Amino acid sequence: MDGLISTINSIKRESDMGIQIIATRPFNDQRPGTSGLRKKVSCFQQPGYLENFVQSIFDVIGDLKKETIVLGGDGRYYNRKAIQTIIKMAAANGIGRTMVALRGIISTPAASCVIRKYSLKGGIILSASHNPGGPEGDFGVKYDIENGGPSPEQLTEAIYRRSLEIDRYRIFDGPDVDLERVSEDHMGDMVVEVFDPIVDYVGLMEQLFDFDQIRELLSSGNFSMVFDAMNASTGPYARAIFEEVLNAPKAAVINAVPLPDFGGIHPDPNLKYARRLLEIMNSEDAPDFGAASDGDGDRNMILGRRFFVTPSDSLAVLAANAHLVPGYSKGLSGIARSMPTSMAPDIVAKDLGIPCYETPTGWKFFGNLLDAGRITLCGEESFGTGSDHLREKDGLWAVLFWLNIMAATGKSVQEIVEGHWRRFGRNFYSRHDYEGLEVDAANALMDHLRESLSDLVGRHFGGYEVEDADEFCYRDPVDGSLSTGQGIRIVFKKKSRIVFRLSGTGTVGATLRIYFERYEKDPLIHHQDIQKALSGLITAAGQIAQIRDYTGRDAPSLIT
Ligand code: VG1
Ligand code: CO
Repeated sequence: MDGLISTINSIKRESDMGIQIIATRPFNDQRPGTSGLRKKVSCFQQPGYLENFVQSIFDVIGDLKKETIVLGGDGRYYNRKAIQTIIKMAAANGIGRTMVALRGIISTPAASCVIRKYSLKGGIILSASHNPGGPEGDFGVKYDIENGGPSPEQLTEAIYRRSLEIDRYRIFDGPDVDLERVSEDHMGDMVVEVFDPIVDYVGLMEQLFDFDQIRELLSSGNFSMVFDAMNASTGPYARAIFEEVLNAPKAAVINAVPLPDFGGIHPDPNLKYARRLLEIMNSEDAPDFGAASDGDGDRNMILGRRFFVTPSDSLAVLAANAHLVPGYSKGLSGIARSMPTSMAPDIVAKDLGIPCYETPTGWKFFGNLLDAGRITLCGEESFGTGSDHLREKDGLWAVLFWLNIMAATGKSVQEIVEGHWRRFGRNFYSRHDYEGLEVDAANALMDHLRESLSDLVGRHFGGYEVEDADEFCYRDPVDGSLSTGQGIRIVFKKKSRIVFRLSGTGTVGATLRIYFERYEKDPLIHHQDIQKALSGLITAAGQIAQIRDYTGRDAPSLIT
């Protein structure tokens, strides 16, 4: 009885302070995927959906009193509404200070930068990254921890478990915060600071790269570049860095204004969706350098004049040339790549005499290696590259890295990459996606593959002999944790590989990703068309996985 009375009294006290405790019922679908919880906007608009997930985060991360978090998103539809809700929930959950990004927009790497620079408790980033935006598009929420990186699996699982039993959330009954200007105010006991994240991010880039050398290149009159921000979060950062600080001509940044629907663009920097940039880079008078970033600014695509750089190659090139860049001139401690990423970086690591780690897909698996100082650079085939400067991948960082190498060597993108192939050999690489599959069909295909693994060794497909076949599982060398079921690998003789896995970021049906790789030392073969060079492996994948039988599809919906 006494307990009940004291609970009632404390609820009364809180409600006098403006804190409301709202009863809610769990949703059963809030398990975060490869990078946070991603769903259709309409799903997040259900009453309590966002609130339940955010409350689950707050419940799990522990004592928040006097702690500071950062809050912002990639600017997509529902961003502002969600930010206002989360500020009020933060105030009602006893957080000391919330740093909210100006206009609610922060790129994922800039959030990581702020968490690290100001030693914050963490950050809530509202992003569905490269997924389409607008009212019909996707929305997402992820929590980054104090090292500035994505929550590790144990934490996302704890948040998910909490979401299954949640029965109330806390929210402050106060006015919306003005996100249009920098300010500092109180909401209940919490300080709400609206701040501009661009300055800190630009400052960090200045420490890593030779801005004088890059400025000389960009203002020399002999060099032209274009950066496509895809109407997403990187526009203002790119303008500040390239146009204001590095003196690139005004037209260097296109699609520079963040829009809630990304202006109808699918903000995924690849050969299908970065259409405007590809038109420019394939034209007769193409600039020397082209690049694009995704919705939340952590991905990058690098292009030369009529020349595409495969992301796996990009990581290998950055590693091989890191000594030219001030922030990395002391050498690299190691490299890591996600398992499906090509083995081009491994070859460079071997040459440099440093370790190369193979991790599951998703940036969260790099965090421990970076924190322990075991690696300096890391990357994924999915247009993601980064280093120990942050704990997220970083699109503009990769672009600046390339510009720094070009400024230091005077070479074009194509010259740099072809020189790299001549020295290390070429890893022909491509990914085929089968999007929007029926979930049951995709699972059945993977189950069948899993069951057939032991029978594959020694058999021939598409002219290749299977040497090894397994399902990848990863033992984190730093904390010993085990992650199972991370993709099926089929290794062939002649240094070739196929990897199969299901995407963990989509919101409709299932996406099957198939990754192809073939190593070729002979420079005479390096100029072959990628799909042709991989055709034997593509045939092999069709036979081994019986793709047509399981999916009813004759061809992938996306080739990168
Ligand atoms: C994809 C990529 C993966 C990347 C993830 C998040 O995941 O393959 O490499 O880390 O997106 O990137 P999946 O599970 O769909 O294959 V981002 O730019 O969305 O934060
Ligand atoms: Co992204």
